[in-house]
Amino acid sequence: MTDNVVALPSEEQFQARIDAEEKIEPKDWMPEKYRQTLIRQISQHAHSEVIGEQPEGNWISRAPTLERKAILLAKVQDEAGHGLYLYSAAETLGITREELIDRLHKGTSKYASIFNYPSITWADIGAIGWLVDSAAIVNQVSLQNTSYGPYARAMVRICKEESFHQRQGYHIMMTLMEGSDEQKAMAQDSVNRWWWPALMMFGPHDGESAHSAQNMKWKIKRRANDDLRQQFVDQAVQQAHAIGLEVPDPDLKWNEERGHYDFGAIDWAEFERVVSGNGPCNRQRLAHHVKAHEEGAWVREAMAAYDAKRRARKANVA
Ligand code: BYC
Repeated sequence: MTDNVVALPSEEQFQARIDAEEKIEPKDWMPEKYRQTLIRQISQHAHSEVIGEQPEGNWISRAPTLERKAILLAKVQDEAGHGLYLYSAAETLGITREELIDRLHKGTSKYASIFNYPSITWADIGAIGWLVDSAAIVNQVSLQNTSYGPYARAMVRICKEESFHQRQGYHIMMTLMEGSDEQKAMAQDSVNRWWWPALMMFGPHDGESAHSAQNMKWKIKRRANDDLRQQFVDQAVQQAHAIGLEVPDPDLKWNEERGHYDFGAIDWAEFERVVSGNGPCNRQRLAHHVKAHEEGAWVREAMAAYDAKRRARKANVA
């Protein structure tokens, strides 16, 4: 009699599924490194959505009209929702929410560098919506086709909401550019401060990117950092010029041959400083998150107690 041995799936079979554009689902076999890479990227993405509420939340009570306030409030709530979809997607990979938050608080899990800059004027809310959400959409549209099913599906809904966010940001900038000289100057000043950090959102150049080659092979990432950055520049420059804003880059020039804008060098030393925890607001952002998390402990405890009671009642009935 021969034993019934079930062969374990191999990395080659896994890669063949990826190459055939099959989605990988939570209970499917996957290489451990694929799982860990997804946990890293999805949790980083979730943290970015949640930490990103802080620079915008800073202006909810000071929005210039009731309508702007209602719109901003809805946007910030959307970002919280995006965080929830993404934490849920990460949890399907076998990690708990507590562990994910703990990594954020210990600084072992990153979030987007852009949210370590301060929002000091109302125009910054326009610039965040227009530039930051545009950059996010350019990246996230490609992630709708990422190989991990729960992440891809979360991206579809997130992209729809981000499109509304982008428009509200651009509308704020348009309105300011139709206003007084002071309002125009405020809009231009915010573009001057947010432009370069927005370009950094796409990560290091392809040759310097630690994870890109493997992530492209596994189709976690569908387009390279530089390719996405170029698409963002091409569309944002035209949007800026359409409403009379200048892009703060003396090297920016349309390249007829390439059919794209050439642009100046990114300050990678600044990027390194910010992602390693030394940007203008890193400490403030994390401290605020830790405080909110501690203050919310009673909600988590109450929910856990309610859940335990509900399960006990169900068990007794059975
Ligand atoms: N900031 O090898 P690379 C939003 C890190 S929120 C910080 O290219 P990868 C919104 C990178 O993690 C949208 N760190 O990595 C919310 C890696 O470090 P580790 C946020 C960055 O993963 C509220 C190292 O540098 N979007 O829209 O292949 C209000 C080497 O990089 C950054 C996402 O999270 C950065 N900018 O590619 C308004 C999209 N860039 O982990 C709006 C999902 C790089 O080895 N994420 N690093 O320590 C991705 O698509 C990719 O993770 C990245 C980086 C393109 C960001």
